[in-house]
Amino acid sequence: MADIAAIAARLDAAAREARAIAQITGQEGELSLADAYAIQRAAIAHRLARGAALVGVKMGFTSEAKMVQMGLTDQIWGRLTSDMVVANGAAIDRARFIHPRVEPEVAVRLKAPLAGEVTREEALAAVDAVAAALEIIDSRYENFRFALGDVVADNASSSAFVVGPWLSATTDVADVAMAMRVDDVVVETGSSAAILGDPIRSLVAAARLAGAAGLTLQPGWTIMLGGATAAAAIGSARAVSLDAAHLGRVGFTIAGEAA
Ligand code: OOG
Ligand code: MG
Repeated sequence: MADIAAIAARLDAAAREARAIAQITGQEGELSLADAYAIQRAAIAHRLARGAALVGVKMGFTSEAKMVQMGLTDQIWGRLTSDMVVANGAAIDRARFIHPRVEPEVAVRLKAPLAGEVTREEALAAVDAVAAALEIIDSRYENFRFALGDVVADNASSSAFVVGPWLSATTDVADVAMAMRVDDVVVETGSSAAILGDPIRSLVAAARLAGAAGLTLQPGWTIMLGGATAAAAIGSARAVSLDAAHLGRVGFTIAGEAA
């Protein structure tokens, strides 16, 4: 049995200090999924105790491109907290991150609670608004390498997220062309259709997976539905943007240097 409290404290410190740690599996044996999610919850509890609020949930490995890039095929989820929010167009401080990568995503904001087994129609009925979004992932493990248990414990690598202009819930998100730029170079292109064939399916999965862990998705929460393409390293870049057809544009700049 993993020492859940000790590993959670180590992951919380790694995120806070932007310092990579050795992966858990291998070193301390395997991590069951149940233990991994318990560690995630305990690590985020440290952040909540410092005053952050839970503001949503993120899905991971909902596209083939992401599964291939990281070599994992199970859908996972993580928690979004208020200290991860970056306003559209704002600057992030590079020193906050270890080896950040960015992904083009679709986000929804909820207006009603969602949990457990829901249909696509029920999921859509709970959506208040939709947007293009960018997720900054920053694995707390050395070399961005992990097994399934590690990444689940590490809050699915999530580090920050930026949401574009919120649009009506009736806006179609099923097949939105996306072009992501890092310092004005197009690094990834794709379609939101890569997210489980339809990003709303990822919302259905979020309700089921979070629900199974006893968590109800709440009105006002943002749900990040997963990367449509592989993630791109931010490196020493100064700007990232995503053009997502009728969903519009979302981006951020990067200030400072890696710590
Ligand atoms: C895990 C997070 C995956 C996504 O959108 O698929 C993810 C990782 O790749 O480090 O956020
Ligand atoms: Mg992601």
